[in-house]
Amino acid sequence: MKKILTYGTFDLLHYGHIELLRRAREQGDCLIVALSTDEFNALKGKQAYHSYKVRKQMLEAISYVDRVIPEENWEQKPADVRLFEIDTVVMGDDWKDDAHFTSTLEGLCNLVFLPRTPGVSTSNIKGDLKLQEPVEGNTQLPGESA
Ligand code: C2G
Repeated sequence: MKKILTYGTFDLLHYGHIELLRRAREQGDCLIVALSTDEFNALKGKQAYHSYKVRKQMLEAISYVDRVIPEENWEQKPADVRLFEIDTVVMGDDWKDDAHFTSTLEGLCNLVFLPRTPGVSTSNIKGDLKLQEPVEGNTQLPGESA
C-alpha cells in the first residue's frame, strides 16, 4: 500500500486544490491530508475564511482523500511520515525550494512537487468577492440566528 501525504490550508476549496488532491492520490493507493489548524494558520500569517472543522468536513467529502489529520506546526512532518509510513509527500511546486520539505524530509520519503493549477487561488477569490456588492436579502445560512 503506497501512502501519500500532503499539507495545506485548503480554504475556500477550489479546482486548484481538487487538481492537487487528484494528482496526489494518483501517486499511490491512499492519500492523507494534513490540514492546517486555525492556530497554525495564524503562525503562517493566514486567516482562513472557514474554520478547521468546516475545511476538514469539506476535504473528507472528496473521493481522492482517505484521511485528514491536523497540521499544527512546521516540525511535525518527519514524525507524520514515520507514523503513517508515508512513501511520498506531494505538494504544489510553490513549495519546491522550501526547507520545511526539502531538508526535513530528505532520506525519509520521496518528495513530489506538482505544477500549481494556474489562474486560481484562495487569495484571488477573496479579492474578487470583495469587489462585488453584498447580496441583498436573506443571506443567513440555515440555523443561523438573525
Ligand atoms: N495549489 C495548487 N494550485 C493552486 C492553488 C494551490 O496546486 N492554484 C496547491 C498548493 O501548492 C498546495 C495545496 O494546493 O500544495 C494547498 O494550497 P494551500 O491551501 O494554499 O496551502 P498552503 O498555504 O500552501 O499550505 O506546511 C505546508 C503548508 O501547510 C501548505
